Amino acid sequence: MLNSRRARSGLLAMVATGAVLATSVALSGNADAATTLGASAAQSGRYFGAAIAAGKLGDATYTRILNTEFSAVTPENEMKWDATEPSQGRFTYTNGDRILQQGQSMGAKVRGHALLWHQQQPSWAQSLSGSALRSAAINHVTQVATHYKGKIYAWDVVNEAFADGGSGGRRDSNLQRTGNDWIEAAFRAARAADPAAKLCYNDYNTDGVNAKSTGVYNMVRDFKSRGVPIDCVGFQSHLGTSIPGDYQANLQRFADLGVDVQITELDVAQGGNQANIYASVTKACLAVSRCTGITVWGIRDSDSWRTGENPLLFDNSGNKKAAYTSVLNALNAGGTTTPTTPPTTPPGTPPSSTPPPSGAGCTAAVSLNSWDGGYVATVRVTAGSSALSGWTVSVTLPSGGAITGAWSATNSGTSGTVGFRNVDYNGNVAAGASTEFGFQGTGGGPGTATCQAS
Ligand code: G2I
Repeated sequence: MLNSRRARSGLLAMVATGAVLATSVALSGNADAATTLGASAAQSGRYFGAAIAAGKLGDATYTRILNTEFSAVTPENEMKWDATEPSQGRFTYTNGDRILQQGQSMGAKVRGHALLWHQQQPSWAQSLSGSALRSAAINHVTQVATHYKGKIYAWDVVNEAFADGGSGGRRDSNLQRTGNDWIEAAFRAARAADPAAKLCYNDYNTDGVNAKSTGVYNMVRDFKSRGVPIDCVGFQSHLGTSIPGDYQANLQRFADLGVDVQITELDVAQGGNQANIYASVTKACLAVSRCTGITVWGIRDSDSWRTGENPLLFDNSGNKKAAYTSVLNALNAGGTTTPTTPPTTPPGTPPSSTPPPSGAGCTAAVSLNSWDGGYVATVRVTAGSSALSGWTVSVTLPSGGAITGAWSATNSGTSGTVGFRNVDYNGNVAAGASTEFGFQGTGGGPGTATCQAS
């Protein structure tokens, strides 16, 4: 269970393994460099936000930093279920509205957090189950999203619904026990209530490619294929003393599904690598065109939920830390520009072969998103004139290249010629229909792929 801060921090430290991606780059003599986080992020069309607390808005140091540095705000607790509906059907928006007004007064984006979550439920909801809980939850989504209609940039519609560990499945909760479709029901209700807000799924320990993030990935892909309204995925990024080596690749594979990605609750344990890890996260977001912004989970170390870990960009007195400078420098070094309207087709190189095949069997088309030293590949498998009951795709990597992870397929080998076999849920493909899997790797990616029915 993750109810205690200590348990959570220990888990984060265990899960956050891998290499630091890059070190910070010092800028010198750049007369055009912007001097605040918000302005620097705006140069590439992104926001830089902070989670804020209504109870701290009377603190002069706090609000000075907030007003100067940030271009987005997230209520740390004020829009959660226990805060907005303390007894069933009685809604209280006083503190949530204070956060909204603070954001509006700054001309900032406001991220809504969070409509449904297994934690911070009011006690009356904790004691409900079944259809009574389902209707109460959907009513909650509808009421709160309606109250804030037109004012929220993005809502965390559902928070932390996936289990930790290797299952890749949902977390048990009272909401989950109302039926597996509770998440899509929440997204549909949120869209109906506030069509202008981007609707996000938000979670932690999904910051690299792992079983949990792949579970979320498969849900998002399923939602996109069935028209369930989802626009973005939030990666909380509560990091320990390292960052997953495939952090950027993980953001990219979600972006390739046609959703925005956002870093939603960034904080990093203070240690030798803090400034470098902050820079790596910033650079990863800047390298992914659909990464629209970064939010840190608090302003000063003393404002953090991670007591004693000093995980933020400003010290207890409000002074800028080395981590602040490394983020600012990374933002000023630039990145790809975020599109203001989502592209109609996912970014990437065009498929290397054109399905469907004329006869039986199958074809595989590779789409690569590459950067210096690595790539994410999406492979579309298309059945020919006969249905498939299983398939194998083979690619040949350039020398020195290696596969570091795959999703929706199982690979044999990691270098040279690598085979990918379907997993149990995507082996059956109707005649002329398609399915997708993906992988990421270091070095150069494959140009073509061949498919065999099995
Ligand atoms: O746990 C860290 C974050 C993980 N992702 C979702 C976020 O919503 C979550 O934020 C934290 C807040 O930073 C804490 O401030 O969520 C905690 C609740 O799970 C918040 O802590 C709560 C305390 O548990 C309550 O005792 C306290 O009344 O903050 C409340 C308001 O200060």
